[in-house]
Amino acid sequence: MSKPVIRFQSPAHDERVSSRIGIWLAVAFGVCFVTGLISHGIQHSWFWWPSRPVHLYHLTQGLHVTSGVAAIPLLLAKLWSVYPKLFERPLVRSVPHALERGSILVLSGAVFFETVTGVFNVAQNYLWGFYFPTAHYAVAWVAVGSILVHVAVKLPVVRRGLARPVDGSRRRFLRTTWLASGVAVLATAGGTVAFLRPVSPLSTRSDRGPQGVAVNRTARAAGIVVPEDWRLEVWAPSGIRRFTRAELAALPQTTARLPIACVEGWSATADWTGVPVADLLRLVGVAPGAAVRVESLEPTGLYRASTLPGPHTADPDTLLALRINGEDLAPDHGYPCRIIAPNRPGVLQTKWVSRLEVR
Ligand SMILES: Nc1nc2c(c(=O)[nH]1)N[C@H]1C(S)=C(S)[C@@H](COP(=O)(O)O)O[C@H]1N2
Ligand SMILES: [Mo]
Repeated sequence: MSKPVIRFQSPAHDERVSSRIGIWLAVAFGVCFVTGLISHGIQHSWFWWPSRPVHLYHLTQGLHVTSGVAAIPLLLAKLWSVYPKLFERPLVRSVPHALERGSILVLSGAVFFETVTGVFNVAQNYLWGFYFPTAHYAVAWVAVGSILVHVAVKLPVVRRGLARPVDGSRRRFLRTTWLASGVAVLATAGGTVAFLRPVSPLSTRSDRGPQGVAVNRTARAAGIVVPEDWRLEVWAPSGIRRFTRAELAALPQTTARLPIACVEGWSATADWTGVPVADLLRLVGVAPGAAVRVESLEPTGLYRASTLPGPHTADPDTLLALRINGEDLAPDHGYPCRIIAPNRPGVLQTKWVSRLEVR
């Protein structure tokens, strides 16, 4: 009985093509993994993170989302290039061969999961609640591990593929792939770089919202009720001090131009005005540089509180902000007051603050 012969005719099914795309995929995944680790680490206080440069986190998180999106066309082109291997027979040649095949299965699944959950998170606010960060973080390790195995196994093929030049139709396939990836980058980069916004259809959220700044969680969604007798409480070893909003507004004010850089990739820079946290600490006899727990009026919710580490409480531009772009904060931006600190993930810029506790 004669076996049916499957022919794969595209010149893109070639190690010269797949190894070149593979290099760029490795770069995109590498950037995405490292910047993701940075973001996760800051949110879990794993390491010392400075308050300057002001836009550093804005940049690393922008790179995280942009490199993840850039990988999608590369991934599709890579799959197209190598998929005929799925039809190679025998399915399993040896134990190492079986392990290698298995690692590709794990790799594909993990990378698919990361890109899909990442893109959904950029597009749809908190679709997964707490589950998203945990799962996205855990699967990232699976992806990186299987990529390392894959690269190690394929190194001889990659070297051979790169050593051989690409001709006409293969070069066109590669150029189309780079172009598609470039378009994906442009479509997303406006979330990080404001002047690219007009050509960035995926970054429309950045300036849509009250006072020209996007809102992830509105005051209504967070169930915020500001009591008539609201006071900011500052808890220090010396005791508790309370300030009305008028008293806060009567203290010396600082204005700082700082970004909100959301983990989801959108960002918006504004002029914030308020009282430096360092000044409030001095008023209760605490030296700036102490860690401060920030509590909000939000009754429940994953982002209702945060902790400002030492480098941030010492920074004169870390504000208990009362105003944005010259206006009182809208309820959705955290009225009566919010934290805005340089070089921090947006998720830690706590709104509707009720209490600062010196640790
Ligand atoms: N209390 C509280 N503060 C919060 C949040 C929240 O859900 N509750 N969301 C955070 C997130 S994820 C971001 S990106 C910023 C957004 O601030 P904005 O809505 O003023 O743009 O607020 C942060 N502060
Ligand atoms: Mo956010």
